[in-house]
Amino acid sequence: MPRELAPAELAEATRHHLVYSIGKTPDAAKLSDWRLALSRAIRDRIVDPWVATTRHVYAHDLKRVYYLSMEFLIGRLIEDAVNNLGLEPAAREALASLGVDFDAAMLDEPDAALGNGGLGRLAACFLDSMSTLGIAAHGYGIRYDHGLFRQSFRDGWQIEDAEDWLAQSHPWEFERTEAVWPIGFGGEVTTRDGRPRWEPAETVLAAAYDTPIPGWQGRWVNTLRLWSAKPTKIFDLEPFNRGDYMAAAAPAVLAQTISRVLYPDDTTPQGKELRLKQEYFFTAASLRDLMRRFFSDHDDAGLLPSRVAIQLNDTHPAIAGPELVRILMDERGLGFDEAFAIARGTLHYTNHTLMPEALEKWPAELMARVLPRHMQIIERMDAAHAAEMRAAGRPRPDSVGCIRDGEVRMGDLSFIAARRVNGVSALHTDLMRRTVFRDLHALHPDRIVNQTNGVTPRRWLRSCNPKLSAVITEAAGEGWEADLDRLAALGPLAGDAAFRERVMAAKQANKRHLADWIGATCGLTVDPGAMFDVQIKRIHEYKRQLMNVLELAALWNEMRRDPGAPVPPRVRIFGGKAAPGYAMAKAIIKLINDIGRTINADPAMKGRLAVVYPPNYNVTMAERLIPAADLSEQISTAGMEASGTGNMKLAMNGALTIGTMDGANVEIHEAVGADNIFIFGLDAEDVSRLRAEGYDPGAHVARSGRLSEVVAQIRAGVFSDGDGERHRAVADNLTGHDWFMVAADFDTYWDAQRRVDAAWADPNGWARKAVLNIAPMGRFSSDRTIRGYARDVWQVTPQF
Ligand code: Z16
Repeated sequence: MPRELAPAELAEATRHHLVYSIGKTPDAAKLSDWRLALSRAIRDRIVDPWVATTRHVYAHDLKRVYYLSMEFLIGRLIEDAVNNLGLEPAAREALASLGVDFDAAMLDEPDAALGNGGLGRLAACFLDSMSTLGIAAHGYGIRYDHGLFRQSFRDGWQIEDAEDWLAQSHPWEFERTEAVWPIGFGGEVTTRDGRPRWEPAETVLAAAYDTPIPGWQGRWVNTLRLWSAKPTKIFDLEPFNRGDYMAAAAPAVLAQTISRVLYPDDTTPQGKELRLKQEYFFTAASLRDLMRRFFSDHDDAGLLPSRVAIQLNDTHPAIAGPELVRILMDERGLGFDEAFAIARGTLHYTNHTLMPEALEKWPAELMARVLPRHMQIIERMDAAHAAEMRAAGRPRPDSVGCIRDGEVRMGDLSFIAARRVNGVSALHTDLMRRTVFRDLHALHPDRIVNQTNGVTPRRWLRSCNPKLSAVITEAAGEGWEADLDRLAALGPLAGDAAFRERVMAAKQANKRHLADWIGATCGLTVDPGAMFDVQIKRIHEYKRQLMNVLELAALWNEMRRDPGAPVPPRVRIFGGKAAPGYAMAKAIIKLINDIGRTINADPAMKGRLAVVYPPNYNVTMAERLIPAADLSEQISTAGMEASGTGNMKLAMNGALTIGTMDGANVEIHEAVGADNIFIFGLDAEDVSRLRAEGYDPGAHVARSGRLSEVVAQIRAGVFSDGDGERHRAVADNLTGHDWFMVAADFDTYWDAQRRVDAAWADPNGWARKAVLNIAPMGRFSSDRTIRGYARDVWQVTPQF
C-alpha cells in the first residue's frame, strides 16, 4: 500500500501538475485541466509500486501471463485508481480545497471504449483481478484512435458518431519510444541458406503505450501495453522532392489506418482485410515484445512453456500460433516439430460464442496474400495435427481441419495450437464439447476446461454503489472487496428486517439519483418508487430485446383494458448499441423507441408504466443503472449467450433476475436458489430439439392472443403514426422465421413477468430475495475466475 496521502499534499501535487505538466494557472484552468492534473498526481502514486512489481517479477523470475485481446473496455481510469489506492476521500478534499468538484472532474474523463461489450469488459475485469491477486501479467491490445462509436437517436433511429477519447490526451499512459517493432505484411517467401525467409512488401511500426493497472490497495501494479501503428517513413522522398507533398505522405496515411478504429461488430466478424491486418499487427508486436523479454534472461526456447503463458481472448489473436512457430523456426532456427510443441505448451484459447456466423474464417486467398509465410505454417500445423492423430489410431474426421472450403478456420487453428481451450460458463463449455468442438474434443478430451466468467467487485460494487457497499461493510466487515465470498455473511441477515431495510434504503437512494438523471438527460419524469426493470447489453436478435418490447406492448394493452388491475408501476429501461451494419438490430431499436414513445404519451400510463432508452450506453452509464436496478432482464434464447456478465453485476447489486436457462444464468440460478430468480422458457435442449423438428413461429403467434394482438398493432401502425410498413421487416421475421424463438417463449415470459409483479407486491419478500441474491455472489467475482485460470490453465501461483 503506498504511503498515506494527506489531502493537502495531493492538492499541492495537483496544483504542481496543473502548472508544470498541463501548463495552466489555476485562474485559467478548465475542469478538464484540473482533471488531467489530478490524474497525473494520482499516477505519480502508482509509479513506485509499479517499479517494485517489475523488480519483484524479475528477481523471482515469476512465470508471466500475457493476455492478448483485441478489446479492453476499461472505461474511466481515475475511478479505478482512486478506489484501488483508497484515495477517494483525499482526492475529494484536495479538489474541494482547489475549488473543484471531484464528481464533476471524474465525469469529465472520457470513457475509454476500446471494446464492444462483454468480451472487452471481461478483459478489463481480468486486468483488475490479475493485479489484485498479484499475478505477473501484461495485457496486450490495440491503442485505437477511436473506440466504439457514440450512439444518438434521431427520430428513434440509431445514429453513429466517431468517438474521440484521445482528444484531450490520455493522462495515464507512458509512451515507450524504445519498444517499437516493425510489422510486415504481404510480399513473398524466399529461401536463404536453406531456410524460408519472409520478405514483406509493406512494413508498419508498432509503438508501445503503457498504462499501469494497480490492483486492490496498490500492492501490485501490472501493465496494459497497447500498440499504435506508425509509418516506417513519414515521407516518400521522391514525390516530396517533386513537390507533391500529398503523395509524399501516402505511406504514413496507410500505416495509421491500422490502429485507427475499433470494428464495431459484437459477435459478427466482417472478414475485412483491414481487420486481419489489425489482428496480425497487435499479435505480432506482442509476441515480439514478450519473446524479447523472455530471451533477455533465458537462452533455451524450450523453457518457454514453463516461464510464459499466453491467453488468446477469442480467435482474434489466433495468428499467434503460426507467428510463434515462425519466430522459433525462421528466426531461432528450431525445427518445425520442436517449434510447434513449444507453441502448444504456451498458448491457451478462450472461446466466447458458438454462433456459427460468429466464428472467424478468412478466405485462404486473403491469408496467403497478406501473410504468405503464416499460410504455409498453418498448412504445416494442420498436416502435422492430422498425421499425429492418424499415428495415434484416431484419424481426424472431415469436419476437422484449419483449411476447409477455401477458408482458414480460426477456431480449429486456435484449438490445435493451444494447451487448454476454455469456455466461459458451465453450460457454454458443455455445449462446446457437444457441438462446435465435438470432434476436436473427442481427439483431445482433456483440452477443454470451463472457467466461468466473473466481474470485478471493486468497480461493479465498491465504486459504482458506495451506499450498498457501506451496508455490506457493516455486515461483513472491512476488506470484502478482495474476498467476495465474505458476502455470504449477508445470507443469515435476509431474515433481519432492520438489515433488509438498510439494503433497500441504499437501493432507493440509487433509484432517486437515477430518476434525477433520467429527468435531466431524457426529459422524462419517473417515479423512484416504481420497479426499475433493466435490459442493458448490445442489441442483438439472440438477446431478444424484441421479446421484451413485445411483452411491454402487451402489458400496455392489458393495463388499458383493465385500468383498475393491480399492476405494479414499472419503469422499463433499455440500454445498448447495435452494430452499424446490423439492419435488424437497428430496426428493433426503432421499434423500442416507437413503442416507448406511444406508452409514454398515454396519459393513462402516468405513474404506472414508463419506457426509458437513454442513448449511448457505455461503462459509465452501466455504473449508474446497475446500482438502481430492481429487475435484471437476461432473456436470451437458451444456448446462445455464452455467459453474460451484466447478469452477475446486476445480481451483485441486489437486482432479481428474470431469465432463461442460458449462459451463466444457470449458475446464478444454482447460487441464489429457485425461489429468488424468475426462470422461464425453453432450455438449450428444447431449442435444438424444436429446431430439428421444424419450428413454426406462425403457429406460436396464432396460439398466443396477446402476441397476436401486438403483432396486429405493429402491422396496423399503432406505434408508427399509422405507418404499417415501418416495422414490417420485424413483424415478418417474427411470424415467418424467428430463428431466436421469440414466439415460442413469449407466453412463458409473460407468465414469468406476472410472477415478478406478484413478488414485487410483497416488499419484505422482495427485499429478502434481493439480499439472497447478493449473498452468494462471491463466486461471480473475477478474482475467483482468475484463480481458476491460474490453477487450471496458466499454472502460476498468485502472490496474494
Ligand atoms: C463478445 O462480447 C462476446 C462474444 C463474442 O464472440 C464476441 C464478443 Cl465482442 C461475449 C458473449 O456474447 C457473452 O456471452 C460473454 O459473457 C462475453 O463475451 C464474455 O465472455
